[in-house]
This record gives sequence, C-alpha cells and structure tokens, in this order.
Amino acid sequence: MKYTNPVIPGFYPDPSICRVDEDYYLVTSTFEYFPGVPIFHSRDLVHWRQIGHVLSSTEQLPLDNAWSSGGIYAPTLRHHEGWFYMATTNVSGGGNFYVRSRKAEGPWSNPIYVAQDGIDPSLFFEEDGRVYFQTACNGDEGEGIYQCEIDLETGTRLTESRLIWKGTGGVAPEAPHLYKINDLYYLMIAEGGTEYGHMETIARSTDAYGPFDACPHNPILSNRSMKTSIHATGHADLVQIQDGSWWAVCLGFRPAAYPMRHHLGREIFLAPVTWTDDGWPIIGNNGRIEPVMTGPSLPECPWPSQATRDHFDEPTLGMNWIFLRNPAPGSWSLNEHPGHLVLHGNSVSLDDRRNPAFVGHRLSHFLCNMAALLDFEPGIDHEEAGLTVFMNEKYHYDLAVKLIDGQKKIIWRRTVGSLRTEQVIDCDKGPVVLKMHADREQFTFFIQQGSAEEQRIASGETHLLSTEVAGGFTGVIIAMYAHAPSGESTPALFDWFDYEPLDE
Ligand code: 6LW
Repeated sequence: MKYTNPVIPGFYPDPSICRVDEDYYLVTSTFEYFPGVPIFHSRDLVHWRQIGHVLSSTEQLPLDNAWSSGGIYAPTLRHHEGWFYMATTNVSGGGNFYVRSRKAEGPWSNPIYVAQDGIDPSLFFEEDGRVYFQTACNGDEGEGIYQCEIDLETGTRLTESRLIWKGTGGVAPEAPHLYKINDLYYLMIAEGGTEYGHMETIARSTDAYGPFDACPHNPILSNRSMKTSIHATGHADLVQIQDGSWWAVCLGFRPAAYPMRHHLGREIFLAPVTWTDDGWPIIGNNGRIEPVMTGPSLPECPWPSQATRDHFDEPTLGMNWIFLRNPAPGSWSLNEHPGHLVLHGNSVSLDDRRNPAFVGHRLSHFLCNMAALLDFEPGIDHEEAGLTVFMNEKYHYDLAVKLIDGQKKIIWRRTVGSLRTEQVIDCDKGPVVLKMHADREQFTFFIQQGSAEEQRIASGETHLLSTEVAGGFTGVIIAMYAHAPSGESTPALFDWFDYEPLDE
C-alpha cells in the first residue's frame, strides 16, 4: 500500500515508537502545553489515533515556569517486561525523568527522576537485566551522548555518566537511541540541529559503552538541500515489524510556500529502513523521506475519522484540546453550562508567559476552516474572549468580543514581535460565530451574527507566525481564550467549535 507523509500532521515533534506484538505506540514532545506527551496507537504504522496523554497531572507535569518552547522536550517510549516506559526532560523544572504504566492508555506513574544532565533521554534494556540511560549532554567530556546504568525502580544512577559518542561533527548531537541488533550495539542520533541541516547518523560497537565506529554511509537520513516539500528530517526511532523488516519514524516539516517558512510545527514521517551489505541501516529512499512511499506489509487498519464539530457535551474535553501551561484554576469548565465550554478570563493575557484562560487545538493542515459560536456579553470594561491563532506570546492573531467604553465590540488584533495592529468593529448583542479560514499563505477571519451575512474582517500572513519568524520548537495553535485585565470576568460560553480540514 502507498501512504502519504506526514503520517501525523501538525505540531507533533520528536517521535519515539515501540511495538507490543501487533500493536504500535508512539509519543511526541509537547513543550509548554498541557497535558503533555500524547500517545498514539496504530496497527499498520500508517494510521494513528491518539489514545491518551502520558503526562496528565500537574504533579507529573509542572509547567508554571515554562517559557515558550520550554517544558517537555523529546520523549522515548519503550516496552519492557509488561511495562511501558516513557522518558523525557522537563527543561523548565525537574530535568530528566521517566514514568511507567502497565497500559499505554495510562494511568502513568509519577516521575522517577534520573540525576544525569542533558536532554532527550533514552532507555536501553540489556538482556542481563541492566538498564542503560542515555542523554544528549554538554558534560565534563564535551558535547555528545552520555550514558549511565540505572536502577529501574528508583532511577538511581548505578554508574558514573560517561561520554559514549560525540557524533560525526554536526551541531547538536542529540536524540540518542541504542539498539542491539545481531549482537552489535547501534547508537543512532540526530545531528545538524532541528532546522534545515537536520540529519540522522549512526555508529556501532560490540560494547554498549563503545568505542563506537561511525557508519561510513552517514548521514543515514537527511532531506537537506533537496528539492522536496519535506525538510529537516531527523530525530528518528526504529522499530522491527512482524515480517522482520525495519521501519523508522522521524520528524520533519513542510514549508508552506517559497521562501521557506513553516507554521504547522514539526510533524511525524514514516519511512522504510533497508540494510546495506555491510550491516548498516539506511532510512527512506536512499536517506530521504518522500511525500508518498510504499508502506509496510501489515493489514491496513484505518480509524474512524473525527467529527469536525465539538459540541462540548461530554463530561471531559477531547484529547485534541490542550492548555497553555497548567490550566489556571477556575479558568474553564464543562459543567457550569452543560453543552458549553465556559472560559473565565483572568488577568493573564496572551502576551504574558503565564497561564491565560486558553483551550487550544493544533492547526494541523494548511487548508482548513475553523469556527466557534461564542455567547459572551462582557460586563466589565476591557474584558475580552474569542479565538486566537497562536504561535507564542509575541506572535498571535486574535479575533475577539471586547467591552470598550461600555460598548460591545469585535476586535481583530495582530501581534508580530514588537509590532501590533488592532481594528475595532461594531457588534450587536447576542451570540457571534467567529470564523477563520486558513490556506498556505493567509489566515482570513470572519464574523457572523444572527441572520446577518457573514462579514470578512481581515487576514494575516501565515509566515509571520512561522518558526522561521517567531522562533521556537512548536507549531500554530488555534485556541478559545478569555482575558479580564481587572481579574473579574463575565463567563464566556463557547457552544461549539469546528475544525474542518479541506483538500488541497
Ligand atoms: C529536542 C531536541 C531538539 O528535545 O530540540 O533541536 C528539542 N533539537 O532533540 C526540542 O524538540
């Protein structure tokens, strides 16, 4: 079967994969968003559906201090003797840790911290019961991959952390994974940085601590300098499937237009792995990820597609919704007005690096429509509620209902670094549908009230919210939000929210 890359579109970076019999599981990083580390399930490696979040409590994932693109960095997922293990770093508090669970859906344990510096932790289970822990670290012996042995129950280091490989000389040697294949230890890492020079390299040794000999065919994956719609491939993880063949998942991104800039974040790509005669893996089509590739020989297993409209009539929020940092207490509710998501603005605005009233959804497609029905009659001057297309606190476009000098208004605001524009439009009493249409180059905003015609408000460039302009490791989120500068707010009722991907 042919499949289309990315297999998981949108802001889902740093994939790690593991297999349990005929089931495959995958996790990704989430930075300052909560809950953290979505976990996906597949039976054919091509069709994935989210089955939960690994880090779903504030205890597991304190994010109050997380700067934008801080928080949770790259995870590793492994299954060992009936337990799932997910290792990651909270760079904004706590450092390296892992959690474990009997079931992929959770509940997962509280963090078990490991006193080794660096990021991108990985776990390797030796046949003799020893457990090795690797991170990408700039330690006493220089920058590279460090390893120690740990006690799996407590996370205690049983040995010193030692440099085991420096990589081939690319910047940022990171995302290590150790595999034992045919009695050789293969250490696969990312190098070159997570931008356009990204690549995957590998080395091997007869000993888990090296010395590691670099593969003569490195990099074994890179789309750098290629004429392709897919860039920055790297940060890969390997899995062997039922027929004995090997597959890789990796991150990459798709620039929206030329000159290249991407706003959907780093996404998840799948590729076959072939082995050279001298026993080295090569990922993809001779080291490249293509938009269409031939899939694994597994029975096709698609999942039902998700409804485009969320009516907020379930007792819990769907797994697709995320908060900016830990949700502020009292900032949202599903039971205050059954059938509505209610937001209570607090004094934190979208420009602050804190916890606003914010419930968001990844923008995972270049071409899509979004809309929300907002019932909000602001009673306190300057309070507002609406939709934001959000990259970080310095880069976002907002369409909202706001009380200005006692008058209910619609505002459309663009915040692009230190530049800000704001338009104020008259608005009637009663609910308003806030709409956004996205294409590769523009986000276009509309409002509609009662039986009146839909009104086009304005549009903003997608590239001004891209990683190349706004920085960071995340992708654009479209969120319902509320802000009450005085700290006192009128509830903002969201009756429904639509997210409708369109064919390009
Ligand atoms: C990730 C690391 C990286 O942990 O960025 O640039 C971090 N490389 O591998 C965030 O994705």
